[in-house]
Amino acid sequence: MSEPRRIAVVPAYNEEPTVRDVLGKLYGYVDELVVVDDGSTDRTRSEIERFLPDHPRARMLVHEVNQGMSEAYYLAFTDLRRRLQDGELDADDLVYTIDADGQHELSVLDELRTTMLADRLDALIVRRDLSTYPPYKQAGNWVMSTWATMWSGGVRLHDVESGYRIFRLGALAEALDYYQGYKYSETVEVAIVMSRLGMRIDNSILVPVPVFRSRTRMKDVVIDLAAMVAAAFRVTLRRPPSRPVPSLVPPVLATVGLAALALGPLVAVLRLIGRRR
Ligand SMILES: Nc1nc2c(ncn2[C@@H]2O[C@H](COP(=O)(O)OP(=O)(O)O)[C@@H](O)[C@H]2O)c(=O)[nH]1
Ligand SMILES: [Mg+2]
Repeated sequence: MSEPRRIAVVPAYNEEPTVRDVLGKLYGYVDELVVVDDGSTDRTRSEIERFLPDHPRARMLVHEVNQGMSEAYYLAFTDLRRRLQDGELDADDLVYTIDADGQHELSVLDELRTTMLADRLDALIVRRDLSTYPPYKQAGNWVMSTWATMWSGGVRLHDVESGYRIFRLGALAEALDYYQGYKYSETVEVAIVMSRLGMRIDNSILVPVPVFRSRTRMKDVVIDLAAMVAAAFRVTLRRPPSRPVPSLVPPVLATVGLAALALGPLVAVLRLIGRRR
């Protein structure tokens, strides 16, 4: 059997200082490199255009106007799905997703691929070592990952926001029927969709993060929390009747329980505020 093809997808939005370096380092690890310029307003596009001529296995897709990380992935993933359907790619080919900001430690990529194949995974979501991140970021990541585990239907998700991933193309193409993503939500949605479809996922391999940089805000956290719930319901509603999925009752009950727990302190605080006036 031939080795699975390794295809990297790199979304890039205003990553002028790092994009060419990341693409250069990544090129040696893959058979094909797809970079998406998501309507960057700095010189990201020209940096990519400088890179392409000497790298024949790389190509660029573009959004003329910025549409957000999820849309950038969606553009690249639907293109790969079409090539899979056309028989040009194989369901066992591998798709790597890598940030253009240098945040992902690439030296472990071959090791990750070995694990992916040995464990016959559908998705390996790297667990980033966030110990150098500010405490509020670590806490936020814990909340997101705990919430994700609750809605995953049995898969333990340690770092659901990680964009450093390897997918089996067949699994990714199937999951794409259940989500599109909004702003940053692609990462959390795909994790929930794949988990609930019963795919094999590993989110436990810890990898250091060379640089800390994040542009996500509180608003994105709220969007992602809701997007996970929506993704879980979508899987149940859209799946073919022959496909069993985990019940939605436990996470719904847990959510109601959590809301009830939060209500008591909230009412007490509101009363206190009322008394001070
Ligand atoms: N912030 C942001 N990143 C985008 C967008 N479109 C594509 N990206 C790329 O998506 C990747 C993840 O974004 P980043 O800000 O690093 O998110 P984080 O690492 O999850 O905090 C980077 O490679 C960005 O260049 C966008 O509209 N906004
Ligand atoms: Mg990043």
